[in-house]
Amino acid sequence: MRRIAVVPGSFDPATLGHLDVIERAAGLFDELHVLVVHNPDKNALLPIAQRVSLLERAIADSGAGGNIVVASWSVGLLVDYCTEVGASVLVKGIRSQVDVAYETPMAIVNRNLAGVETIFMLPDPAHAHVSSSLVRQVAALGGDVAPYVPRAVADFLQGSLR
Ligand code: COD
Repeated sequence: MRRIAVVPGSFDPATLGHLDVIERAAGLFDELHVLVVHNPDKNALLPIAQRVSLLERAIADSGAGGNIVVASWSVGLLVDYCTEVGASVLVKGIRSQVDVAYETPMAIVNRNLAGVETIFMLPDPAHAHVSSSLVRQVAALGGDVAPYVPRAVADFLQGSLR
């Protein structure tokens, strides 16, 4: 049986923290879906299609793309996507107790809804402080985002926001 997992996120934009989790999760499963999901609690910077495109380029540049699919989902529950592609596991990065508090209720509900388990992965300490919101703020104020994001994202942000 193929082991299929989903790494969901807003990825607005993808960061080196996201990429680290994606690369490590790809090594644990036969197939990994990186799923761009609209988070209604956040003010979006990039359109969903742009986030997908930047993730595809970042993953290709990292050399990790062999078993990774990038997709987006906006029509229902996250676990509906899991059921559709045959995924039994969600992978979430956990940077702090704040992430634990945010993710734990969702993990329980997703298991109750569809039997989908959630695996929490600790970040590489080098990227544990990085968030998309931090990157959006640095970019909006004209700072250098290159230390925090894949090159494709840095090039895009520096080209489009200046
Ligand atoms: N290092 C490691 N992990 C990181 C880092 C980093 N530097 N930065 C972020 N992460 C992790 C986050 O903790 C998260 O697990 C993931 O990467 C994605 O982060 P974001 O910020 O891109 O995305 P979020 O937090 O806005 O998540 C959006 C989701 C849509 C995935 C989330 O809200 C969700 O799971 N929604 C469920 C929708 C649903 O079906 N609800 C009903 C049942 S619960």
